[in-house]
Amino acid sequence: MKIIEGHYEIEVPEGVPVWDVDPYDVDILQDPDEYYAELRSKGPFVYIPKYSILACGRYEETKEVFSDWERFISSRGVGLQDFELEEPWRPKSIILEVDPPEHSVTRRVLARALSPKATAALKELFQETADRLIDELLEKESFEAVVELAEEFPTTVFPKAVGLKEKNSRALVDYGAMVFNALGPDNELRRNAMAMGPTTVPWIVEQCNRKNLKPEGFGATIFAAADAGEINEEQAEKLVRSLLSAGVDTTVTGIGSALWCLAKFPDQFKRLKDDPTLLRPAFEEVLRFTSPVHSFCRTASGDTMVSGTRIAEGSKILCVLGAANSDERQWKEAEKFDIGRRPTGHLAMGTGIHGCVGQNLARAEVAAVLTSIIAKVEEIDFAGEAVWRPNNAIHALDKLPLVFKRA
Ligand code: OVM
Repeated sequence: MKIIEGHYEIEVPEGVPVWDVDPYDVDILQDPDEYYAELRSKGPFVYIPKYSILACGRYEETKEVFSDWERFISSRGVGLQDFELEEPWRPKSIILEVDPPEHSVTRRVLARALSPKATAALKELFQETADRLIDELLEKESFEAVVELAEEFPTTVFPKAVGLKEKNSRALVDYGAMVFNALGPDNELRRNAMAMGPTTVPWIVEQCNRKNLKPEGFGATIFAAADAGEINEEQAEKLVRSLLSAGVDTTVTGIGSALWCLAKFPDQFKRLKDDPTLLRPAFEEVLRFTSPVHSFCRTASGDTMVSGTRIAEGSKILCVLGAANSDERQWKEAEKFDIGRRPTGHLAMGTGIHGCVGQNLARAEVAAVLTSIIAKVEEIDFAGEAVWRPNNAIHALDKLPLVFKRA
């Protein structure tokens, strides 16, 4: 059998439209809305010959595939590569790229480390950091919000929350770019990201060691689970690596996209300032509207059926979360950014047993930044053109020049 992008070529299931598109084309990654709409319009699934994968973008099927961990597994990788056929670029994640029962143990440990109680304890650190940053930005005529706020905030608070002893924001951001681009095909984006390996990976691996972690923080909670015999030392190191893999680029993107939405829709910013109880619903709408993680794959564990489509064992299914989050079958006026919508059930943080384990933390970080902004900033304006940064799994800003006018 022929291998394409690290998995076996599959046959086109009966009745499934063949769509000659490259979902990893730079233009689509930067501006995906038309691609999302076309994907949904073609049916519950399409077959994409370039990569020999199925893709889904309607809400119902995307949710079904994403939440059924028995039929659509993660242990063969959540990118295009099938880990049963090829070695992944790094040892497998023991939470993202495993199924139950292994997953249940590691998930429990990380859920404890990132519990609502653990994140609530960081509230003051988050608020003080956000207030200081926003005060500094108010002094400037304009600023580059991706670097000076969206990256600056998480790379300041997250290493402290984990308990890292060394600061290296560049390595954290670059490692995130590697991890997420690695989920796509062997394209230029992936190759460029992988080229950062030698300057990035050794530092990341080193920080996961117990001796490089403070006695307090998420890292310490993970190693306490090793001391209790729940996991071993090597697993503890891998779970710290998961924090460093998934905790930076995602929150950087969430903050950047929130700023972009508020700058683009000033009426919604005003509404938020007038009613701060909308702060959390506003961020959920940012997530639905921008889908920071635009797509993840699953692999069919056996022959199965979804909405009348036959799916063969070993098929890679690209779940286009961004398309599901803008599906008009699910969302009224889906193309509208409405902070009062309360978009329960959006898939931006996944769903089911693999749903984002850091979501309390992510929401707490963004809440601190937005709380500070609505108190201190009267108006957010663009100071230049916003540019999106193509990434095989993340829909993030590359440049966001902004002006804050003082309240
Ligand atoms: C990990 C991990 C978890 C979630 C997302 C992610 C692809 C990585 O465990 O390393 O990014």
